[in-house]
Amino acid sequence: MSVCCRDEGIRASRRAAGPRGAEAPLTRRALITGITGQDGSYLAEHLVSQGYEVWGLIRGQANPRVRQLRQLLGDVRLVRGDLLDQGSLISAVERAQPDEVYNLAAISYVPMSWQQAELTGEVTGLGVLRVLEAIRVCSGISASRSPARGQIRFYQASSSEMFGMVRESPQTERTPFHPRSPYGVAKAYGHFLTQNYRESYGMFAVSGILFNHESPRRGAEFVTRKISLGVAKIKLGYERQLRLGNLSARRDWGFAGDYVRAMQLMLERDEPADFVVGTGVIHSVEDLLERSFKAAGLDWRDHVVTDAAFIRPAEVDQLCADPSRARDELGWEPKTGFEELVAMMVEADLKLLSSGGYAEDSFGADA
Ligand code: NAP
Ligand code: G4F
Repeated sequence: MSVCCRDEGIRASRRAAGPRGAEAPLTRRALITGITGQDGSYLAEHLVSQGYEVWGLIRGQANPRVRQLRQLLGDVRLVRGDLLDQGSLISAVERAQPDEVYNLAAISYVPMSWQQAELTGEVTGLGVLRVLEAIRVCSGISASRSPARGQIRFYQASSSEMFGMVRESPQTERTPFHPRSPYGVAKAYGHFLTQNYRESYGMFAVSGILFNHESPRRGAEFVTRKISLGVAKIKLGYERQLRLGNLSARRDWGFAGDYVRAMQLMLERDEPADFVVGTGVIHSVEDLLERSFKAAGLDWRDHVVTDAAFIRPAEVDQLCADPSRARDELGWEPKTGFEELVAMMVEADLKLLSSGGYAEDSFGADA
């Protein structure tokens, strides 16, 4: 393709003076796909606090989350685009002229990936290809033309779901993948493709293999938030029961606000590399229930009902990170422990519901 959307003159001079160059730094510019999601909102806040100019990719003609995003972060610039639409991604990169692209957009809810497997493959898998292609085309990179100094750096949101039926525990950057859902398979595709663009074209393209991370902004469909909302509804007398699936599944749960720091650190490095990001501490859904109900002075055994409707066709029984490489090479460590995270989420949902907020508000009481 001969499209070259980059204004090489402006970019080259901005780059030369950028934070990785020798002269005084100008503002670094980041484009975030998935900015209306949990991680997108925390990453945007973090990058703004680091002095970045942040651009966010927004899909749909009247995305209801945009208003909330604007309330949370007034100075983020928005550009329209969709991971299903190659042309829109090229236009977005051309318009934002980013130094860094964070690809967080995905269909991220695992059960939905069985219901809409093809769409999940398109968005969560092929969407990565389209973002990488937008960067490659806009940068004028080809098999015979390597990236120039100051190239666009790319972060891919890979997932511990790729480990699936784990071959060893804890999981490291070298643990083989055995995904258990169409979502996990799509993420593995995006992960290998990111590696491949690094190896084929010399692009600074990396993946963070992130373990489950949660917050008061977590979607209401995920188990941590479903439980914190359930606790709040029961405590406030709106409901009596909470229906859940597999209570023995175990996860390495951390705080999303901590994990977005690792994303940015990965793009700061001299050499591109992939990193596992997690706490190294594992809890069962039952532990999560115990702790969440206790935070509101309740006993989960009085309220939780197991429901086969929430059992998955194939389960990931346990996930536990070995984050040694992130600690040693990025200097990254989580600051928020499991108990603090659970208390934060229950407290936020009690506040949200008692002040008349909607449970499905994307950014919860945190915003
Ligand atoms: P999330 O809250 O579900 O956010 C997903 C984002 O993707 C939303 O902003 C959504 O935008 C956007 N999106 C969906 N389809 C799109 C499309 N066709 N084009 C453009 N944007 C689209 O997810 P999250 O928890 O923040 O996770 C961020 C990323 O990390 C995801 O890729 C997820 O798979 C991955 N990940 C998450 C975790 C975790 O524990 N949170 C762990 C490992 C990896 P709309 O507002 O338009 O729907
Ligand atoms: O909260 P979950 O839906 O998260 P899951 O499937 O681990 O996926 C999340 O983390 C991944 C990283 O490992 C991300 F890549 C992915 O995008 C997403 O953010 O479920 C956690 C566990 C599962 O074992 C599930 O079977 O909780 C179990 N569970 C039990 N009852 C339930 C329920 N999960 C949900 N969502 N709803 C239930 O009623």
